[in-house]
This record gives sequence, C-alpha cells and structure tokens, in this order.
Amino acid sequence: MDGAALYGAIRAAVVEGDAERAGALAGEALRAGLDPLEILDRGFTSSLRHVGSCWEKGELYLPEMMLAAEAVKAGLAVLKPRLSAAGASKAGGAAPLVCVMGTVAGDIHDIGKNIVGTLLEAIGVRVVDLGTDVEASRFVGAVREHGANLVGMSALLTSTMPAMRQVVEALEAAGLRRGVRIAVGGAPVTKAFAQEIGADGTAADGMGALRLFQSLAAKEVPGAV
Ligand code: B12
Repeated sequence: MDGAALYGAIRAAVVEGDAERAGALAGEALRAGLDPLEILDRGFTSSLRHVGSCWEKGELYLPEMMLAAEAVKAGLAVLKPRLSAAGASKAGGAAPLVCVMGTVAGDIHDIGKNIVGTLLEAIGVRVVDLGTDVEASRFVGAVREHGANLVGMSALLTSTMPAMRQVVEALEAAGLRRGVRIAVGGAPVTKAFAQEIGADGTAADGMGALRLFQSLAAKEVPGAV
C-alpha cells in the first residue's frame, strides 16, 4: 500500500474501532518509511477528529467513539518508540527538567496528554503523569513531591477548562507558582484563555507543545530544581 492508501486504511480502522488492525497498519506505515509524526497526525489524530464530528452530528454513538479511541491508542503504542526518536531529533538536546502532567478534574480524555508526555520524555524531561480526572490538590502535591519546574494540564471539555484556573490558583496558594512554568492544552484551549487564567502558554499540537515547554524551560524559573 502507498501512503495515501495506508492513511485511508488507518482512517477506516479508527472509524470502525478496529484496534488490532489499527496497530498493524501503524507498523505497516512505519515499514513503508512514513514519518511517525505524520502517521500520528494524518493517520490517527485526524481520524479521531473526524469521529468526533460524526458523533456531534449524531452519526455515531458513544461506544463507537470509545472503540475509535482504543484503536488510536493501539496505533500510538506501536508508534511510541519511533515518535520518541522523532521528537528528540526535531527538538534537539536534553534538559534536566521535571514536568507534572495531568488531565484536569472531571475530564477523562488522555490521548493528547499522552502524546505530549511521550514527546517530552524524548527530549529528556522526566514526566510525572498523574493520569486523568486530576484534582488541583494532586497537582500541588506532585509538584512539591517531585520538585517539578514544569506543569502541563490537558482539558478537552469546555466544562472542565475552569479546573485549569483552579490548579493555577492552588499552586499560588501553596506558594509554588513562582517556581513552575505552566502550560495548558487540549482542543478547546486558546491563547487568550491561557493568559486569562495566568498560565504561561498553550500549544495546539504535540510538536508545538514541545517547542513551548522548551522555551518556557529556557526562561529562568526562580526556585527551580
Ligand atoms: C476520543 C474522544 C473521547 C474518548 C476519550 C478516550 C481517551 N482515553 O482519551 C471518550 C469516548 C471516552 C470520550 C468521552 C467523552 N467525550 Co469526548 N471526544 C473524543 C474526541 C473524538 C477526540 C479527542 C482526542 O483524543 N483527540 C486527539 C488528540 C491527539 O488531540 P487533543 O486531545 O486535542 O491533543 C492535542 C492538542 O490539543 C495538544 N494538547 C493536548 N493536551 C495538551 C497539554 C499541554 C500542556 C499542551 C501544551 C498541549 C496539549 O497536543 C495534543 C497532541 O497533538 C473529541 C473530538 C475532538 N474534536 O477533539 C471528543 C470530545 C472532546 N468529547 C466530547 C464529549 C462531550 C465527551 C463526553 C462528555 C461524552 C458523553 N456524553 O459522555 C465524554 C466525556 C467524559 C469525561 N468526563 O471526560 C466533546 C466535547 C465538547 C465540549 N465542547 O466540551 C468533543 C469535542 C466531541 C464533540 N465534537 O462534541 N471522548
């Protein structure tokens, strides 16, 4: 299969929620010499966006969206080792940094967060992944426990975006805000929102997130480990 055919087959596997086939196709695309980041973006995440809009139009049901997400996870698992290599070569360098990452309270979407975490690990950042549905107090505890100098939050629901502000405020109340740089992300998050809640920046995709974290890390963080 050529590139276009492979991307078409990946989209079909994701829409049909066929995790086994999605994983196999990710391997086939790598063997065909396609760029792992492009496979992720053109093959998997764009298919998931398509699934989201089908669901919005009532053309798919929630269990089908869940199966599609599982298919993307199967693809991501195959791509992960090669994505790490791609992230390292595109971003360059290694930094002695610790990033606490999590999807905020009330939200269980984790595919985007996992992609960002994988790419960060690839450039030598130690990622403390708190998982999903993470309360503000857990972000605070983890920053303190691990001496983190970076915080990454993800939210995919407009209803959970306010929880990001709560994390910023909780870090402030704990006296930890000055020691960390905070990045927020997820499909509904905008630059204006990031500014409004007092975060240090946002990015729309994995490579953008990598660049953002690198530029934030380059700025002096008082009290950083
Ligand atoms: C897959 C999916 C699910 C899966 C999640 C599986 C999982 N393990 O993550 C399941 C089926 C479980 C699900 C459930 C629900 N979902 Co949903 N879901 C999606 C879908 C289709 C794709 C999300 C995704 O993974 N995208 C791919 C990733 C790679 O993109 P991403 O997350 O945006 O991440 C990238 C960037 O944003 C950025 N980024 C992400 N995080 C971070 C963090 C930092 C620090 C930085 C810098 C950057 C960054 O980089 C990432 C990599 O490129 C979206 C549709 C969409 N258009 O987003 C709906 C969507 C988000 N879901 C939606 C809804 C409503 C729900 C439910 C409420 C449905 C329901 N009735 O139960 C529940 C919510 C449950 C909950 N409490 O969280 C709505 C949200 C609407 C809104 N405005 O709030 C959407 C938009 C669908 C729609 N079109 O209506 N969902």
